[in-house]
Amino acid sequence: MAEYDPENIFAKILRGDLPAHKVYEDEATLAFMDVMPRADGHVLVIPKAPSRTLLEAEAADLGPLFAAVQKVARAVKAGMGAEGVTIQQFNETAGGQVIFHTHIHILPRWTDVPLRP
Ligand code: DGP
Repeated sequence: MAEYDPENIFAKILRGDLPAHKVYEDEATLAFMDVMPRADGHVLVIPKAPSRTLLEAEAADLGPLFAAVQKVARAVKAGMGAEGVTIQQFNETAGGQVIFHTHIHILPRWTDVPLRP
């Protein structure tokens, strides 16, 4: 199994080595705007604990992560006036993952507005 790379982009954002438009933070998680948004208001939520994929994350970290996802999704839906929210998560290259620090996509949705590629 591949090792967690502490030089991945989200680890750098967590350390403050790269800038990000942060929208939420607590002791276990950070949420920030996606720089390649597939919908207006596209936010990423990450655990502060290092893991390459959700499958490798510690189970104890998932409760706080998904509590933050719910909190941020509610706020994004209300703030964007969205009709719905798509929550997506990719694991490994074959699963569509590009950045190897576990993360959850929050995508505000409107009827008849497709996600951008
Ligand atoms: P994925 O690994 O496929 O689940 O998606 C990675 C997402 O990360 C993708 O939507 C684009 C986003 N992204 C890539 N580089 C950066 C960055 O430097 N800053 C931010 N905020 N998002 C990034």
